[in-house]
Amino acid sequence: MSPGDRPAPGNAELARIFREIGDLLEIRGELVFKVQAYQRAADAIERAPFDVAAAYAAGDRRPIPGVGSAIGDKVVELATTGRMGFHDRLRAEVPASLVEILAIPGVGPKTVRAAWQGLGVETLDDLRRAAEAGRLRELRGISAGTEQRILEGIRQREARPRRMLIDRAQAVADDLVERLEDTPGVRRVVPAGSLRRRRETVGDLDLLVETTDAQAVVSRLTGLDVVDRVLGAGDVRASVHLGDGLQVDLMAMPPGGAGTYLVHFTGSAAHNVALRAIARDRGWSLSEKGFLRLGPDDEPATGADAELRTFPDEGAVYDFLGLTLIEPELREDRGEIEAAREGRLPTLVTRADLRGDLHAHSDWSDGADPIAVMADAARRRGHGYLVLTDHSQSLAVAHGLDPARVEQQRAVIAALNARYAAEEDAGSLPEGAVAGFRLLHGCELEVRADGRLDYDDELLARFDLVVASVHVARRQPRDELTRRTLAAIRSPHVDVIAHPAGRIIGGRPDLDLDWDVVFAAAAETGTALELNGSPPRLDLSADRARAAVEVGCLLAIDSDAHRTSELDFLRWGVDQARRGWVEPRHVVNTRPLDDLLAWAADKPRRV
Ligand code: DGT
Ligand code: CA
Ligand code: CA
Ligand code: ZN
Repeated sequence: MSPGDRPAPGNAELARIFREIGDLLEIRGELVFKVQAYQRAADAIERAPFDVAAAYAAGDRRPIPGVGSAIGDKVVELATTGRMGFHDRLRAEVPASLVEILAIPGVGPKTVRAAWQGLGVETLDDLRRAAEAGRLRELRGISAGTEQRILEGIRQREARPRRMLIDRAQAVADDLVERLEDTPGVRRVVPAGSLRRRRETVGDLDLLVETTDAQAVVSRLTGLDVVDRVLGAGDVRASVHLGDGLQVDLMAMPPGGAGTYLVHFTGSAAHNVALRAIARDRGWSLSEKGFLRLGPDDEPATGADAELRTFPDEGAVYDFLGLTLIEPELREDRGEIEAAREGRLPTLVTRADLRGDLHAHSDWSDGADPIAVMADAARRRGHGYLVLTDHSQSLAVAHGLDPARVEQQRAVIAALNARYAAEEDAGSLPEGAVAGFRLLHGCELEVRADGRLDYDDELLARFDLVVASVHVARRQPRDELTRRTLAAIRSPHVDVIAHPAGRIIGGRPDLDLDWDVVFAAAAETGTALELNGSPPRLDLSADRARAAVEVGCLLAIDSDAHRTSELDFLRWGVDQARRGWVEPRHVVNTRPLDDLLAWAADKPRRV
């Protein structure tokens, strides 16, 4: 991938980087106004109603309050090269662990600077020891109470499992692959482990490198500037810790013998255990290095009888075990091995199967981009349709639309569709677009606390498609929450239940629903359950998606985009659907526009 092909960082990512620059400057003791300049720019970029990096990289430097030419140049540098020299230099000057310490609640850059300069604190451990010994409170500006809160924050942080969301892990992996793949001797670099199985969170990265020169790639990795600690480095392996907290394990694979390495380091551990048992039954011992023939004592044969079988790719490994190739997403020992033996593995849905997206927002509610910009971005991605689903009236925090605004929005959408039709007639389609793209009028309909829907039936009937969700009164008892979700499912006008569990990974727990009842009602009424692709949501989870399609539910894989770049969130939804054994026929947005509209129009007859 050349730097020009990389997706521009979203506004949230840009804001995060500029905030970190502000923090790093403050830790270094820079003047307050300089620090504040970066924090102000971060705030403004986060709120900007357009994709800042994409616009700036394209030469469109629209003014943003607080973003002058120096910061604007840095945005362009990051968007076009994937790096920001100033940020990299600051990170190199300030110990990376100090940035980690900043993430602890109650610890700001002033505290970090004071502890670093005054007590030589550089790691979390140093900080804990200093706090336990009561030495932090001796520093200017730190009270005994603050010291106590810091200790509390450290304990909370250590109790929490440190797993990274899939999108961040993927970004780190993409970056490392790019930095490693031109090392002399390297044929390919494959991120394995939980990331390759597309788990929603990733504990550490496992990088497999097929190479003729293992030493070269080990030294390349351990010498990278993003590495803040080398945990171990050998002839064919290395483990390092990155500045942003992720651990990376690298394994070199011999050229031509990668098959068993890929299987072993992709896992899961449970899947591997099951494969090894099959190998044993067939007289072989399976490890990452290959299959060793077992002798009469059930131990690998030695001397003249020793035999090692290796394979260049995974297909050959599974074939040797009498199995068809099992996709990485299925390797969890949840029935995939039996299915592979019997040749009845599912044909998993792919991103290319999706013809459109049923859930996206514009700046009419809480999105960042105007309607036309969202629609244009979906069109250029080759979508056949996008359903605009701004929030309904009672969700005031998200600027929900009252019925009058809904009417206005319908007119805006009709005008856009007329323009698309005219362009098609004139034979002038934007790059990437397919003929027949239509922007559909939908809404994200609140299910109110009392179970009533947020618009009346007359208004609901006029939408092309309605997505309903529960955002308020999340702590009601199970009966109540289930009843509300069923009210939406049984409505003659609701087509999709958005993010059914309402979870935020690492943030908000699931709604307490009677899932069997929800799935049964959704299946009976042909109401689709969403697999929301936003990385902190991924809701339905893979397990629930699998349970749902097993009882005959339809799914919708949606982006829930709040800005154009987030239209790409479909990919994360597809990943989880695949982990849930979901096939194209289970997913309503694999259907062409006319079939989709017919399905939605048919809802009143199904309830
Ligand atoms: P993670 O990192 O917690 O998100 O999950 P994984 O699945 O990436 O686990 P990890 O990094 O510990 O190991 C990567 C793969 O390597 C794992 O899926 C299976 C394989 N593996 C590594 N160590 C062992 C082991 O001691 N026993 C077995 N059976 N497999 C192992
Ligand atoms: Ca791993
Ligand atoms: Ca690992
Ligand atoms: Zn939404």
